[in-house]
Amino acid sequence: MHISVIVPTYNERENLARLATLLLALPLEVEVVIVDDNSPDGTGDIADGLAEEHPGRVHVIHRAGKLGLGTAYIAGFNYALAAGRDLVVTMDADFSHPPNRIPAMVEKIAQGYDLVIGSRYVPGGAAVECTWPRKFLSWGANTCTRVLLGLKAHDTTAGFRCYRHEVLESIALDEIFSSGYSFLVEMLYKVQRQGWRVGEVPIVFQNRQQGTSKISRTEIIKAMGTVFRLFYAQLRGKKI
Ligand SMILES: Nc1nc2c(ncn2[C@@H]2O[C@H](COP(=O)(O)OP(=O)(O)OP(=O)(O)O)[C@@H](O)[C@H]2O)c(=O)[nH]1
Ligand SMILES: [Mg+2]
Repeated sequence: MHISVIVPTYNERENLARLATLLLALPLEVEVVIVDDNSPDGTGDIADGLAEEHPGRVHVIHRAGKLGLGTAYIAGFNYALAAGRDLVVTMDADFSHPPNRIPAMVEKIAQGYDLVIGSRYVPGGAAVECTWPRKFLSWGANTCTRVLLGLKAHDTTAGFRCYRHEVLESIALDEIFSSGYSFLVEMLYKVQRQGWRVGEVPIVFQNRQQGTSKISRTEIIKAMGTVFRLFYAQLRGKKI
């Protein structure tokens, strides 16, 4: 199995090299795909250094500016699909998503699942050192998406995912409306509607230790807009 691990970065200089080292040491055929949005802190240069150090195992996509998390995933997906990878993993650069859970996610795919989520909200999963407002936000987003959109997964906003390439190929990525964080909800909605089998493996989500958060109030409002847009389209029976 050839796996691309897509890591979108915006100002992650404290985290990226350490994360890449752990990913490359996994007992899997992993290629790290870094999608950097011209980070002012020089993360893009660190990424280029890693690509030079690990030829063929680290690929860097540079974009001109901060274009959003959703479009960063799409850039990574398009690259991985064109390169003929079997599986595509997405994860944050800030160590919230433990790299050592990737083998369990791949194992679950091998059991017949099409998309596997690294989940905080299944038995054995947890979110540690997260602030109460952050926990509340996550709980609210998960409850809304499950109730309004009928999503069956327990961690619907998680960015730690492993997709079979067929799943990504089945979705018109250029028709995805969300450019930011709510991309994750929209994508899961589409995957579930297409009837793909979605599984979850427990992870212990660690709050960001280094660097600063990129999630803004505007992103939260946009994410609420995405949920209501999808809910409304569903009510009207529109295929989305
Ligand atoms: N390329 C790119 N990466 C982004 C963008 N926004 C966020 N990221 C990256 O996406 C991942 C998730 O962002 P985070 O800031 O950790 O978001 P979060 O996990 O919701 O918030 P905190 O953990 O509290 O910081 C990180 O690896 C970021 O560097 C973006 O616009 N472009
Ligand atoms: Mg984070």
